[in-house]
Amino acid sequence: MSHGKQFTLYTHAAGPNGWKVAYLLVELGLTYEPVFFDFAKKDQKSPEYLKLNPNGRIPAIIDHGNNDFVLWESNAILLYIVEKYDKEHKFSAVTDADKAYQNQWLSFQASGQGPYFGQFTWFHFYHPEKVSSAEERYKGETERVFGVLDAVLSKQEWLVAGKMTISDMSFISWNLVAFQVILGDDYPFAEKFPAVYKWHNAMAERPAIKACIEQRASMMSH
Ligand code: GDS
Repeated sequence: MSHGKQFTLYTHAAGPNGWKVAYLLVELGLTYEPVFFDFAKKDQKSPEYLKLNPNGRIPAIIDHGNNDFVLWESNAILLYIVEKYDKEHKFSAVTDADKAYQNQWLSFQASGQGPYFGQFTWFHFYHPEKVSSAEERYKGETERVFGVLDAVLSKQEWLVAGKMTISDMSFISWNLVAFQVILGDDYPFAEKFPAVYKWHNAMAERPAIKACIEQRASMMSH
C-alpha cells in the first residue's frame, strides 16, 4: 500500500453501489483511497481485479488495517465495517433483534431495490431495443419498493433501532438515481412518497453524505 490510507475502495463515479461504502467510511472518519474504474475499458473485468472480486463488479475494498483483507458486495462491506470499526454503534444495531432487522433491510435493499432499480435504468437507457413492457414492469417495481418504504417510514423515522443505521444508508444511492434519473426531476416524489422523501433528505443533508453526493455530481459533470 503506497497511498497511506486505511482502505482502498474500487468504485465508479456514477455507479451507486460504491458510494454506499464511501458514505459510511466518511461518516466514521476512516480514510480511503478510491480507485475509479472506467467501465468502457472493462477495468472491472481485468485479471488483476477478478483476483480480488471474481464477480467483476464494483465495489470491493482492501482493508490495509487488517492484513489487506479483501471484501466485495456493498452490503457485506457495510456490515464488515460496522462490525469492526463502529464499536460505539453510531450507525449500527446493538441488540440481537435489531441486528436481525438490520439484516432484513439490507437484504431487501440488495434484492428488492438494487436489482429492480438497476433493471429500470437498464431498460430506460441502455437496452438496445425499446421494450416498453419491461420498462413499465421495472418502473412498477421501483414504485412498489418506494411504497413499502413509505408505509414503514410514515410510522417511524428510521428503519431500525430509532437511528440512522447502515440499513437506511444502503438505500441512499439508488434513491438518488431514481429521483434524478429514472423517474426524473418532474416526478411528484414528495407527494407520492412523502415519508421516503423526508427520510432521504435527512440523510442527504448530513455533511459527510452531502460531500460524497457533491463529489459524485462534480465527477459526472466533467
Ligand atoms: N449487489 C452488488 C453490490 O451491491 O455490491 C451490485 C454491484 C453492481 O451492480 N456494480 C455495478 C458494476 O460494477 C456498478 S453499479 N457493473 C459493471 C459490470 O457489471 O460490468 N446493479 C444491481 C444492484 O445494485 O443491485 C445494477 O443494476 C448495476 N447495473 C448498477 S451500476 C451490467 C449489466 O449488463 O447489467 N453489465 C451493466 C449495468 C449494471 O452494472
